[in-house]
Amino acid sequence: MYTKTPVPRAAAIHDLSGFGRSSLTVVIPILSTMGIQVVPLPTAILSTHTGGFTGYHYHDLTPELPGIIDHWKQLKIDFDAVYSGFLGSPQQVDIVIDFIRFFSREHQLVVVDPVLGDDGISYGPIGPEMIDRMKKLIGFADIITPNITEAAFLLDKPYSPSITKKEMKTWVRELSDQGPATVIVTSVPASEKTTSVIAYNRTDGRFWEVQCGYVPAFYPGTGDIFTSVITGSLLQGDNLPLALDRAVQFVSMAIRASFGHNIPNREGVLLERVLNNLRAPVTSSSYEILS
Ligand code: PXL
Repeated sequence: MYTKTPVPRAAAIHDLSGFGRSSLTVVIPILSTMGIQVVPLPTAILSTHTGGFTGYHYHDLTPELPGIIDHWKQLKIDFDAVYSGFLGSPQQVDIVIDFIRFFSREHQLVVVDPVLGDDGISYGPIGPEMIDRMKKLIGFADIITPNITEAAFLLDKPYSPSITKKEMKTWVRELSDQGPATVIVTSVPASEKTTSVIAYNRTDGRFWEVQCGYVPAFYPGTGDIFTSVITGSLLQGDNLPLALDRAVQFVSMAIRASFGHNIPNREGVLLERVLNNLRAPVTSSSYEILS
């Protein structure tokens, strides 16, 4: 158990993109629905996320963060989790590291989603300096959740959309050597019709896999949804493979609820239609242990 309070509290360090269902606009409803109090620290304000939109307005909030954090330090706020995602500038990495150090306490979960890119390319506002700094930040995390593009960036390896499970087992171990005890990599190709989530826990040396059925569509924000469910699930006391199951099932359900409608993918998945499912117990489990 990471928490002893009736309502665990998580600091959520992500951007606020107004339109498009990503980052804080999915992190907050998901964690709230899972019974977690969210304390948002917005890293940037955008009119939309950057996936599929051009001409978005971008306002970096780096100068605002120290004032907000100093007030929280004075208040001695106790966080059961620190959960970071998209950062507004490379300088924010040092601010987040200081945050993790200051608010560190026993039975606390530090989740870093190294939001850098997808499909082999970095997101619009993410440059080489951010990738470099993110390598430092993951050293302070208990859990990281890169997709295969982000895993490649963090390890300085070439991105390959057809990476094998065997190679990924080496990658997750190498990522864990950089600090995080648990490494969860999403969108690993499994077969022609499936992708997998592969996870490694250095503490017990075990690898886990959850396969996801093929859905022929890409929606921005699903990585944020996935990591938010993982965080909520672990804060509720689930073990790692069950948290993986919950997150994979929820993301799949959200995509399936959206796919049949003719709504542009860039608007994200129809989260509002599936959010209630987060309150239901997991009734089927599909995780496997990898040898
Ligand atoms: O979903 C990740 C993400 C977060 N924040 C911003 C983004 C994206 C992905 O496109 O653009 C601003």
